Amino acid sequence: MSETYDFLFKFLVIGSAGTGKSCLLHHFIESKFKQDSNHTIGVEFGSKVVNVGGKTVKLQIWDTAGQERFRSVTRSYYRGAAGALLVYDITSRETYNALAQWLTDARTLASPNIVIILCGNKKDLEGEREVTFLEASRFAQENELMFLETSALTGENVEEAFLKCARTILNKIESGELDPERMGSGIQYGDASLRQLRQPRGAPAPSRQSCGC
Ligand SMILES: Nc1nc2c(ncn2[C@@H]2O[C@H](COP(=O)(O)OP(=O)(O)OP(=O)(O)O)[C@@H](O)[C@H]2O)c(=O)[nH]1
Ligand SMILES: [Mg+2]
Repeated sequence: MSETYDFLFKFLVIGSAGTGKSCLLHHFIESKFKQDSNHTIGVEFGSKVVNVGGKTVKLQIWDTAGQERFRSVTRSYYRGAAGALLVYDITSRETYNALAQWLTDARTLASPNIVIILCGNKKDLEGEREVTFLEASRFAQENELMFLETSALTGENVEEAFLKCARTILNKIESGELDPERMGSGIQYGDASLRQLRQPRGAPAPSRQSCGC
C-alpha cells in the first residue's frame, strides 16, 4: 500500500551515548519501551507518518550513535536535516555538559535553521536527578531551543517531543520563514498541490495534473 503525506521532514536524534536516543525513537514508533537497548553502531533509521495541524507529515528519522568513535560517520548524516531531538540524561551531568558541542555540530553541519527540541530524558529516575528542570530550561531559552523532559520508559512526552518539533517546522513553512524548496532544507512536498500553502489568499492553486513532460 502506498503512503500519502503532505510533507516529509528529515529528523535527527543526537546527544551523548546512553542518554536514551534509540529508546525514544523506539517508543515513538512502537509505542513501547525498548528492552536491552545496545549502543547504536553508526546510525539507525525509523520513520512514522503523523498528523500535525491537519497536515500529514512523514518523519524520516536518523538515530545517531553517541559514542565518540562513530562521530565521523554520524556527522555525515546531519546534512539537510530539518529538525532534531537533542537528548541528554537528567541523571548525568556529563551528558548535559556536552550539549553545547552537540548544538554547534547540529547548527554547522545540518543547517543554521534547524529546529531543535532539547529532551531531558529518563524523567522517571527522579531520585537520581543531577540536572534540574530550571537550569535546562534556561539553557534552552538562551540557545533558542524548545525543551521537554521525557521518559522513553514510561513514554511521557515522547510523542510530544517529535510532534512539537514537526509543528514548529510546519509553522515556519506556513509563515514563509522556511522554504521547502531550498536545497538541503530537509523538507519535501508529498503532494505538489500543497505549494498553495505559501501562496497569498486568492491566488490560483497549482494544477494537480501532470503536464506529461
Ligand atoms: N529509566 C530509564 N532508562 C532509560 C530511558 N531511556 C533509555 N534508558 C536506558 O538507557 C540505556 C541507554 O539507552 P539507549 O536508547 O540505547 O541510548 P542511546 O542514547 O541510543 O545510546 P547510543 O546509541 O550509544 O548513543 C538503556 O539501558 C536503556 O534501557 C528512560 O527514559 N528511563
Ligand atoms: Mg542508540
